[in-house]
Order: sequence, then structure tokens, then C-alpha cells
Amino acid sequence: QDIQSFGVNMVVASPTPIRSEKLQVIDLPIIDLSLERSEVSRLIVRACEEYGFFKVINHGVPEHIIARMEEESLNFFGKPVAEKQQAGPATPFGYGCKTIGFTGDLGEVEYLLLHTNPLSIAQKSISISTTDSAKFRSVVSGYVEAVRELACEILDLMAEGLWVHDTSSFSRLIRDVESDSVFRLNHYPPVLCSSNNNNICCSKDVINNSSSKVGFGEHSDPQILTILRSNDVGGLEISLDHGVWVPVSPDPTAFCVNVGDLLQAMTNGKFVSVRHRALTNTFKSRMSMAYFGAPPLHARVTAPPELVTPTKPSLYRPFTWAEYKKTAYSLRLGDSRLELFRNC
Ligand code: GA4
Repeated sequence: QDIQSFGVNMVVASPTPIRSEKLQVIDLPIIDLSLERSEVSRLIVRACEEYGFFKVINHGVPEHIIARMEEESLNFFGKPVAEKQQAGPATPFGYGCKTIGFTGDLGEVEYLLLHTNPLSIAQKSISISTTDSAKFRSVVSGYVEAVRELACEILDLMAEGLWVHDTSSFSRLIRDVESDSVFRLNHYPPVLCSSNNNNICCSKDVINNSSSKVGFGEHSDPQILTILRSNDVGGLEISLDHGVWVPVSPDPTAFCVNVGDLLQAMTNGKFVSVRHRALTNTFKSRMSMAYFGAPPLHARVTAPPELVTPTKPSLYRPFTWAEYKKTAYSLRLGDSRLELFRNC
């Protein structure tokens, strides 16, 4: 895809995020990973600087690995509530319904949050699938391994595009056996909004002439990189200019990739960790699965020397992922945490 085709194809400013009429649609950059390597890395860097989000096609994750994971996900969310609750509560790992984090955030979503450590997947699988936990474990492990590979490849391309000498410096963190990466399955059930409700918490979607509720509220991802895949039901929105929500079209043939807070810090602010949210659809279930690539808890988060210069001094103080994660869980979902780690 040509760089020229990047960009917002229709923009009408609407300053209020909730109840705003959505008249904008965005064409996120679609990057074909089978193109020439230096061109791909250049496109990725540009997308991360401008949007913090992009889609990848020809990504190399085998279709059967994705299909099997989707099937397990559908199967899990289709179970009776009591069975799903066997895998909960999400503290933070396990099955959760409507409650997000520990500080009172709520959303119209049910989810399964898993640590990607093989032992943890194996243990959780037993409470998730009482009938065939071995299958669940092997499907999740296969999917997580494949998307981790994709995330590592993208991180190497980013380092190359940024002319960072040690091109594995980003990917090494999520390849580490002690990586604190997590995997999340989300199900946003269809929600019908009453006109009364509409005024309080719904977002009017004029394109589909329907109303939606917030499934997962506004936030940025705390980790390094997120690899998201969804079914063909829209709902993801990104906030490019403050307060303007732009829907991202669903595309089951692609993965949606976004920069997390740590990558913003590790690129000394060159890449942006953009706030996003997920809305429910009035008629259809939205299903998504997200891999959040994170370093080991003790890893120190700093920018490589090439990205820190006298004219661009270090924006953030060095910190560990453990420190950052603790801060994230002590705040509300929508709070800006990276700001707290800025150098004075
Ligand atoms: C947002 C990104 C991931 O979904 C997640 C979320 C986590 C959770 O749901 O437990 C958090 C949220 C996410 C950011 C702030 C904290 C932590 C809920 C919350 C209020 C799994 C993650 O790592 O951070």
C-alpha cells in the first residue's frame, strides 16, 4: 500500500467524545509485510509517529492458528455463566465480566485475561476448559507464540527504521522467558440502548443509525506493543486529536498493531501511545483478541542512545516495568500514567 493513501479520508471536527455524531472514518496505514524490508520499516516508523496505530497484512501468522483460537474463544464465551465464572474472578488473570482493573472501571464486556507464561497458561486452562483443557492450552500457546513472533519482527523493523544500532533491543524484552506479556480475549455482547440511556452513556453512530455503549473505556496500553485481531464487527475507536474519536474499520484479514506507553518511552517520545476505546455494536457481538507484549518485571525501560541527543534529551526518567505496572493498576483506566514518569 502506498504511503500516499495513509490518512483520514473525511474529517469533521466533533469535540465531544460521547454522544458525538461520528462523521469521520479513518484509513489506518495498511502495511504489507511482504514488501521490501527497508520500505516496510520506513512505513512502520511513519505510522507510529503519526497514528501510533497501523494494520499489517501478509503477516505470516498461519490462518489455521487464528481460526482455532477464534473457535476456542467463541466456545468459551458461549458457555453458561456459572461455567465461565470457574475461571474467575480476574485478579487480574481469569474471567471477568464488566469490571475492569481494581479501581472501579466498568464496561460492557466479558473477557478472559491470561499471562503468556507457559506454566500459567497450563494452570489456567484447567479452570477454563474442564472438558478439554489440553486442547485449550495448545491452541492458546500456539497463537501466543505466533503473534509474539510477529510482534518481535515488527519491533526489529521499528529499530531498523529508527536507525537503532542494536536492532534486537526492543524485541529482546518480549522474547525473554520472563517477559510479562499478557493475552486477552474480549466479547462485547450486542447492547440495545434506550433513548433515555442515549443521553447518558451512548455514542450515536450516524453511519449505522444506531447507538453504542462503551465496551472498554478510553485508555492507552501500558506495555510495549499490542497485536489485536477482531472479527468483522467494528467498535475500535482511536483518539487522534484530543477529544475526537475516529472509528477504525474492522478487518479480519489484518492485525491491528499499536504502540504502548513503554514504546513511547523507549523511543523517547518519537512514537505515540494513542488512546483508544471499544464500543459495543447494537446488533452483533464483537470479539477481539489482543496480545500485549511486555518486558520482564525487573527490566529497566530506557531509550537507546541513538534516540537521545543534546537537542532531544531524555523525556522520561528510567523506570522498571514493575514500577510502571504498579502505577497503572493503582490508577483509573483512562488516567495518563506516562506523564508521571516525565523528566522535570
Ligand atoms: C489496558 C490494556 C490491557 O487490556 C490490560 C488492561 C488492565 C486490565 O484490564 O486488567 C488495566 C488496563 C489495561 C490499564 C490500567 C489498569 C490495568 C485495567 C486498569 C484499570 C490487561 C493492561 O495491561 O492494562
